Amino acid sequence: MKKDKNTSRQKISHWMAATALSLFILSPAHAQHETQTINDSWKFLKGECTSAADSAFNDSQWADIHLPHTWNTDAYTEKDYYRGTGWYRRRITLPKDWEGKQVFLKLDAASKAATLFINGKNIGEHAGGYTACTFNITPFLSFRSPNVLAIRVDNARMDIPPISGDFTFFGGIYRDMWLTAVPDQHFNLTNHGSDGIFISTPQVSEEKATLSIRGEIKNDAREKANLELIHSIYQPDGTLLQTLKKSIQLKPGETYAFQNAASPILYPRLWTPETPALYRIETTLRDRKTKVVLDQSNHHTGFRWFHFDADKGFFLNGKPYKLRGICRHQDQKPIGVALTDEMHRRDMKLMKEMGANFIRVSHYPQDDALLEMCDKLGMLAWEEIPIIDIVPETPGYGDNCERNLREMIRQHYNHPSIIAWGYMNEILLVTQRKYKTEAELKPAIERASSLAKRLEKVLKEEDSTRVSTMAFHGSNSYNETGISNITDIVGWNLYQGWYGGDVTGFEKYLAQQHRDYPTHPMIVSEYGAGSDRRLHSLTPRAFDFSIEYQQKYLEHYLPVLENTPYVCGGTHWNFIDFCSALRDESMPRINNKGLVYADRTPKDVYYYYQAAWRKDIPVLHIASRDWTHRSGVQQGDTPVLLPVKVYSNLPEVELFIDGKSIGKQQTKNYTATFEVPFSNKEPLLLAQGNYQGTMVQDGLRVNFRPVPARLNATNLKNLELAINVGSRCFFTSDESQLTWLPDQPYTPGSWGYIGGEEQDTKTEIHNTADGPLFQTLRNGIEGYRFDVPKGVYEIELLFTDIFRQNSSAAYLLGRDGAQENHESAFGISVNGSPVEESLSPCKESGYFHALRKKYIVNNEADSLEIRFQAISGKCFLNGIKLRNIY
Ligand code: GCB
Ligand code: CA
Repeated sequence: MKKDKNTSRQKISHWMAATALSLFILSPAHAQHETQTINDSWKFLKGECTSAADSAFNDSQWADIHLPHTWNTDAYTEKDYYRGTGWYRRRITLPKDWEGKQVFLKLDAASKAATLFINGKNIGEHAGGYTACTFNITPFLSFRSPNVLAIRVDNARMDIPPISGDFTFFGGIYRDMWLTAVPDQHFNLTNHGSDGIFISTPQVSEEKATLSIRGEIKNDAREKANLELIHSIYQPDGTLLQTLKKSIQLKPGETYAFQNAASPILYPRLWTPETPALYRIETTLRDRKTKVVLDQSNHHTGFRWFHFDADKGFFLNGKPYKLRGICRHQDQKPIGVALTDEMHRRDMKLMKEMGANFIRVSHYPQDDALLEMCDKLGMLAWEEIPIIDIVPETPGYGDNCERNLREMIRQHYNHPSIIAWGYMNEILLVTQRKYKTEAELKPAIERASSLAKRLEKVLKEEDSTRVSTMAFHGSNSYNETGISNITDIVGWNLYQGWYGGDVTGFEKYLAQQHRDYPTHPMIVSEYGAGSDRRLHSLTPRAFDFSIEYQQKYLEHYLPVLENTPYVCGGTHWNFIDFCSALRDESMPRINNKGLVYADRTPKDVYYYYQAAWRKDIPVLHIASRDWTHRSGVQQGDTPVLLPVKVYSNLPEVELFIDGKSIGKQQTKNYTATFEVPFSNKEPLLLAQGNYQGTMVQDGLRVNFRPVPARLNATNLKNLELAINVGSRCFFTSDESQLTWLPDQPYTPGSWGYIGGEEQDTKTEIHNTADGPLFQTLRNGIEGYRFDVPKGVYEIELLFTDIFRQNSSAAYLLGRDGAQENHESAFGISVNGSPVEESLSPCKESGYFHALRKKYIVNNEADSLEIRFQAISGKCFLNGIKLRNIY
């Protein structure tokens, strides 16, 4: 069972029960709340199989699986990942002593919808892939023979959110499944997937806090019950603070609602991200006469208060407090969303270590393990339901949204970490793209707006102690339509300098919003830029996916967030490189805006945040773990100057290469960048600085492969001269570790392109793992020339025809890949001898498919010149590689 979850109940061990028995000499009904997972021994079938609901159905041919499970690991390779039905079956033999008890089945998450059958009978359905549901299955159970549980799961439903969005809607039962047995008198365990106990802290100050506990008790017996309800409040150090006791009499079948207030707690220890002091509330239901425990629940609570101010930002416990946050998706390549609890906890620890104090649990409710860690580690949280891009007309959609919202709030209500509930993300984005005319657009906006108003009402009804929020894309339409007035605070997802414009557009946008809508407290609910470890640039540009551009972008955004008082904070998009099956770009199926890779290895830029946010530890990090394979063009024997960046919170940093100092630098914006002379094959970089009187160091060995600017018989010997034509990025292949250099124009005595212009695509390239190399090209290229001595050479040319109209996915804010259709064909010659009469890369390998051609040529001159002659369309070249054979 899951231990230590603050929503889980205590299992009373056997000896405890035995002691109780001997002490009180009870009735034979065993008095305890027992709960355990049923994650093992499942049978699974991907596909529809209606007869699988029957208990007699033979599932021996099905796959053996255990939970958590998803059927969508295909989403890492297929854009069109499986959306449909999957069936799960399992036999359950119940312990003898559960007979006469109430038995509950809880599904922590099945995406998107689950229909459950026990022994052939339909026991109910749950619509919503990110919240839990609980069923009382007692009437359907047998204690004489194994019970057959069959669950039909469906991730194709379009009446359940999400129906649109930049992430994969993984299908399956991907969180835990539980069985719980309680006596006839118990708390309301079927309250929207929660355990039916709700704790709030209506008033908190430094001097005094109040605490209220609310819930329901059920008597499922045919006799009346005399009970005792006891609340024990424990201090953060574990000592008992106070006990509340109530006597209750319940009629047969009665449900009783209680709301009890603790006596005020004086000088409470306040909960903050820095001091996450948790009080424990143990709520116990006992038989009044025998004192036997019937049901018990344990929750943590924390005392804190907060408010959002449109001018001054966020306040925690009365003090200004910047929300330093990240957004987090829940998958991990290659396993999808079927993560263990410890994987969720690892993510929380990584975020905390980075110095974050806030998380946007996006775009949907996540595992209880995550929220438990928010409470314990100290991370404020915004959690939301996945209503994204557009509100459809589909019948039932609004009802499902409303139920999912209630479920999220009730299931995670008790977490002191939660300060905001959200229910919509960029709801006008696809709406505006889909409906072009005013006549079509109006009702669609009206739908979004009225659903928002409905949900806002539900949210406040469920929980008036948190703020409501929505996240908008960077368009003023949310203000113009009045949608921005619905919630307490607004979130802006801003990508200036990524999907379009310049990074300075970011602060301009914020300033304008603040000026025009001065009463809206705001959070930057998203900002981010993609990055790919294989791509590096000395002149980074938006959308080149270089590590350097992501760094540059974030180094601009973070100081704005930190230094703009009216911005309550920001949540970086996204903590991880996550799965978005529809996405192409440099890493198809992956949105690579993460601060950590899919396997959670931190990117260098993680340490930029750590340097900015952690004051309590020294941070000194040579930001070159992402760029260990370096290359550069070398003039003669002079070392190649390449930048090496250090992220640090120390005032001053010194950098050494192979023991030689490059100098000292004051850090600015937590960075110091050194121009380092590289000549050795495996230089050792060392950074050094002083933190409060102690010397701190970071060392890193990198690889360096110089490429001579001028080629001669000697330096050509073992050289594989590879050039990423049409690009300003170095590209290092994951498969060969070979680095392809940024392109350069031909100059006499050296090598480079002649004519043409850079062009690129974000569309996935098939037939290769080196996509980015083929996504960039020189269009209209006339030639490529190497000034090299006589000899036999291998020339390899890389092509991919990217000139086909392709519709860009709607989520690519503002970018569209509209290009003209034309079929290019060209002739190629080397030193005047034709090697291709008419090469048409799109005919040879298909549009967006990689094509590589090698030619062995005998160079009898002192240069090699490749010439391209257009036959139709334009000539282009995506990459070139030269090797001297002899
Ligand atoms: C957004 C969306 C988010 C996307 C992100 C992106 O605005 O809210 O779901 O993943 O942009 O990376 O484009
Ligand atoms: Ca290229």
